[in-house]
Amino acid sequence: DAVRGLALACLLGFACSAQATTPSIIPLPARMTVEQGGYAISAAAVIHVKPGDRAAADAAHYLADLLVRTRGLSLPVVEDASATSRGDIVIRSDPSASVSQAEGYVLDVDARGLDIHARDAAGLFYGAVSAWQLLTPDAAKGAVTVPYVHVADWPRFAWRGLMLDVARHFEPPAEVKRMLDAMAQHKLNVFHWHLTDDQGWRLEIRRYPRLTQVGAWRQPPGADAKPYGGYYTQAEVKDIVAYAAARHITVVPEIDMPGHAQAAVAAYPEIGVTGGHPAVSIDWGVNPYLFNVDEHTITFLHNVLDEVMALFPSTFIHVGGDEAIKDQWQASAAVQARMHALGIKDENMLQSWFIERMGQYLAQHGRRLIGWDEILEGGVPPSASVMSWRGTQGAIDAARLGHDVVLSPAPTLYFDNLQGARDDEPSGRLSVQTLATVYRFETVPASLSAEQARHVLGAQANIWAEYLNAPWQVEHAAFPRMDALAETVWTPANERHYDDFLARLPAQFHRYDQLGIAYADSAFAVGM
Ligand code: TNX
Repeated sequence: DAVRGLALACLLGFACSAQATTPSIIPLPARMTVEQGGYAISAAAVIHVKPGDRAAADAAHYLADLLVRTRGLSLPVVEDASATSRGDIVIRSDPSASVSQAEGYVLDVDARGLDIHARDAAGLFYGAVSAWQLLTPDAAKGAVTVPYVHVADWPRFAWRGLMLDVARHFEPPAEVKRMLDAMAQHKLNVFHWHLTDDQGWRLEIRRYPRLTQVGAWRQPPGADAKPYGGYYTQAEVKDIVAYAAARHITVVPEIDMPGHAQAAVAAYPEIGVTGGHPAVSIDWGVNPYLFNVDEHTITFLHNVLDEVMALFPSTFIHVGGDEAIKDQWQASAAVQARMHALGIKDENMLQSWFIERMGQYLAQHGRRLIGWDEILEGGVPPSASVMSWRGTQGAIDAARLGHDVVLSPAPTLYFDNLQGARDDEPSGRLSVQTLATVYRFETVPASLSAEQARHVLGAQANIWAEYLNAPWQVEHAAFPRMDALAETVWTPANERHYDDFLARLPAQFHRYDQLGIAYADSAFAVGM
């Protein structure tokens, strides 16, 4: 509680020069021991990398850039052959690093300086991020003394994700990049991009231009109202995917089907079920428009997936599957005849058949399908992995059947839910999901055996955007809960302590201030 008191004092703006005992690395490393003493990094310090060690140079430049932006320190990256001898900061690839886990690294600080080494490029990158946090313990600028510390670190889960809904409200490319940069600083590595929904289709598909010409724009009511919308050109997508890759983030695109299809049907009514010509939806909630199940529509969607696969190197491609109420399939004589011909008994099984047609297509191209847990309802499509949002049951069921799963249960990991109960909290979903709630989320459901738990790839938070109509609101929703999420998916479960986490947060807030991240302090108003 002394630690919590310190954190509170800092949060409330009192002087808090006393250092918390644990250096402020978030997420907390798997192993960290602090020793007496510290190494002074002056404004003239240097980051050393070996010539030809490309991964080390990339990590070094990311570190240097962060230090300029947050500490006003401008450290040159120097290639020198003797970079294995110490001095200031050394970053180096080392195939025999003592941490052998993927994405892991070792960071030692002693009288010789900071030494970061790792077996893979992601590990070097994450070592650099941790070094940045050690070098920014407070709001001061310039020279800084780093405590002697030995860090051996690796992630608990391979899927450490964030989903952003850009269909309900559009986020320009620059804002998407800001979010990717922040994700990298939290060692999150999967950006799930919800690109299509009833209210907007946001991805340029060259073969079907009306998807964005028509589907990216909705017409709000009112005589003077301008169409609302926006979309990403393929050039913009490539740029964003590269920006993410440079930060060791995989972009998993989502093309939502068979439901949440109204914007697509507005653009191409023939891929709908009724033949009707709806407008792009202006209402939130569950809309009835479904994709058809005839071969024309299946081929259309395969063609869309061709362009999606060309743009996104991700192994996993998300095909949605959520909230597809089956009324239109039920009411259509053609769909019923198709079901009969295929020997399919009900509409849930038809959905599984539909999803499996996509899963097989993706598999033929070396990719894997993932979808929301409703895809289990008609029998789990053999090729599918499952993202569980209606609680955790979908993940439990799928893991027991041997399918890989990702946890993102509502409301706990729904960052569009309010994070505080204060009067000035901006709009969001009504139940409050505090920082503490997110922090205490346990990714592996207790009812899974160790064998079944191996199918748990990780977890992600979802930012749905019905109520988040400006980038600052998305930021407000994301921070600081992203810190809690990061620790939930990275740090070993038995090392996670909320009070210790709170003590490391004030330094993080200084970093946010320097980076211009508009975090919510209302997260502390309840739930402590
Ligand atoms: C359900 S969660 C949805 C989204 C909404 C969200 C919040 C999920 C897979 N589908 O379409 O945005 O609730 O309202």
